[in-house]
Amino acid sequence: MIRDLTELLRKAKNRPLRRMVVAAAEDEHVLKALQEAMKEEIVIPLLVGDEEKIGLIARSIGFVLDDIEVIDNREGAAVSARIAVAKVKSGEADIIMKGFVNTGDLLKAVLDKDSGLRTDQLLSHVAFFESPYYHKIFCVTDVAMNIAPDLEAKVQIIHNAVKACHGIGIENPKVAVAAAVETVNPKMEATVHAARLKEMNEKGLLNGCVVDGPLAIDIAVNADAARHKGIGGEVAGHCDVILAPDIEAGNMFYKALNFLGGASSAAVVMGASVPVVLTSRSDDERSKLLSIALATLIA
Ligand code: COD
Repeated sequence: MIRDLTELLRKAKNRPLRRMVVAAAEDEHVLKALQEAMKEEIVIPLLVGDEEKIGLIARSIGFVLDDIEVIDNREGAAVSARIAVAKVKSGEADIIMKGFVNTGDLLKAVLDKDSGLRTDQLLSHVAFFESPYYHKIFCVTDVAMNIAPDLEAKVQIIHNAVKACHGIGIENPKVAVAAAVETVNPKMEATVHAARLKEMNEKGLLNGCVVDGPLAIDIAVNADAARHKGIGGEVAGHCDVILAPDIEAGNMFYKALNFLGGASSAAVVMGASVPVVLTSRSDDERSKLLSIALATLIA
């Protein structure tokens, strides 16, 4: 059982070094995270962006770039994103990380039908958390990419989360399909989807995990609450993955965990040919470093 996210870093240090390309690396927060990741010896970086700006920022934080390859691009961040994607495509990088570029521009480059990194899978965001109120790390998905996933999309979102869990050593993750209640109400689509996903899992159509739902969040994460309400099963009180019904519910839960719940997180986008590290400005340095560590374990 993984109790805290720092264990991701410990695991990453025991794996072969991964090559990570950074799209628009002229970003102080990203360069600081990269500096830490290099100290921990978990990645070999390849930087794409405005070399002059990258150099200035690096000097200001004491990051020596001597042995690091920098591909100079002064045509803007969207072009840097496309160059970074091309580096993955040509086999020169195992992970791609967002720097000082809009998420939309990076995702556009990743999703491009011809030059991008699409597979036959849906891309989805997978965020792992440690919380002072839960006994192990857990994942919430999709809080950042798919807006209103239908049943088929939810199957793929679960698949991506399960793959990420397997990558970090959670062998048969317990997936809670979150809703507001534990009974199916045809007026609440999340409950209908939950029942279908549970059934698919029982019939062997959704593998590598145990799926239960609909489950309210208290039941998913608190064994006492589950007992009190008489909800049994393997997942209640012990879930490894929480599937959010849509981006609004997921994103609010994610931000509430981080800003009000004392939780920390590490996240990647799954479903492309390599993991995509998409940290945001509001993520702290540790969260960025842990997201890089997570990506190296999945790559
Ligand atoms: N996985 C695989 N392919 C996809 C995905 C996906 N998740 N999303 C779109 N595509 C493909 C489509 O099949 C299509 O071929 C092409 O990409 C363009 O699709 P559109 O027109 O739907 O794409 P966009 O550019 O309008 O939207 C894609 C986004 C991921 C940007 C969009 O889903 C989005 O805005 N998501 C929310 C992002 C957000 O605001 N997050 C906030 C929290 S950080």
